[in-house]
Amino acid sequence: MAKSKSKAKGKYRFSFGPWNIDEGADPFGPPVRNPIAQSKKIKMAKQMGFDGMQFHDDDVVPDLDTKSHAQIMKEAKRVKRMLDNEGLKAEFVAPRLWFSPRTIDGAYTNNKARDRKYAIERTKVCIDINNVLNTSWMVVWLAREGSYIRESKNPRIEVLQIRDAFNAFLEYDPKLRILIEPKPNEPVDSAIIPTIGHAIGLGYMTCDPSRVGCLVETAHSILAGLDPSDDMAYGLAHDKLWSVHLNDQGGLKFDQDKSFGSYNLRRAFNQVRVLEEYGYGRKGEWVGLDVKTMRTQKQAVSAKHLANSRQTFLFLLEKVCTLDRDLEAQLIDARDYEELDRYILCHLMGLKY
Ligand code: GLO
Ligand code: MG
Repeated sequence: MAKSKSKAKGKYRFSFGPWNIDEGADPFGPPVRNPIAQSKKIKMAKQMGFDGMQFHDDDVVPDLDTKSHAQIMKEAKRVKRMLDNEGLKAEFVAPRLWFSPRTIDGAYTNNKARDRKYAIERTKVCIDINNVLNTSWMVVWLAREGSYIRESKNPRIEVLQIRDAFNAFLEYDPKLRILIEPKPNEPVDSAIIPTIGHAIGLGYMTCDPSRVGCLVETAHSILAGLDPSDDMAYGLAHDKLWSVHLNDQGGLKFDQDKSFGSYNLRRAFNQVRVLEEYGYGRKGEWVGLDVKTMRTQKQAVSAKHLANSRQTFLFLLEKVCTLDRDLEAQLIDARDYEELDRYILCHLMGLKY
């Protein structure tokens, strides 16, 4: 667990997923780097000071749909051993519900009952994998739950379908916790659960709201035109921010997953600030980095974005912990927010105030 030099209230454990070290393919061009084996990625995580890994179900067991349940459990145990050998934990396993031909038109909200059934059964297998990896936290990014044209689905029914699917999972495993990761668009044109407010509201509709929380991703908030630190604060006010996907995003473009703080340092500072002021991590919440390296990056240095993002977080944590709180209180009391603005900028730039 990383410690700040100054006394931090939060407890910060860092994680990322195997998909965060990739081969650089994009919709306009092929891979530009060679794949790195899972076992190597796990070792790299340890070397870079990470405490755990995040997974999709088929990161743990490739080609999941073609294997027997016994085989899936056997392969999951192998990954658990790899993690144990490095002293790493699995933060969560997420069902990858956007790749199969059966989820082209959505998973739990697919218009075909047999395809919805596939998505529910696949998620139950994901829950079993979670159990083998000794985590009860399942992140659900509702990638294709939404539409390209509104008339193709009934949006009210979609919400209820997701609720019913979640109820089935909560009943399937009494220890399970679901973390909803909202995103407003991409791959679908408009997602049915686009923001953290929607995610939290949906959680309250389930049979056990105490086991449904959320994960805020920086880029997803920005794509929704919202401020990520406010979204995190909203989740924290409900005690429902159970994970984060920190990264950065240059406005309304494609989902960039840039290194944390690389576009807007002050926005990153404020994300660390709301987490630290809450005492994030004391209930076991993780700091996940959902970052992607630039396509231009060469093979041997294709994980720098992860180490850099973690370091930027710790640097900003130091900035949060060394803020002059008396001065801040005086400026707030005097309602001199221009001066507060100047003080924050000086503090971030390391200038004498
Ligand atoms: C995509 C999402 C994706 C999820 C991951 C875990 O935009 O951020 O990377 O975080 O699939 O559920
Ligand atoms: Mg994410």
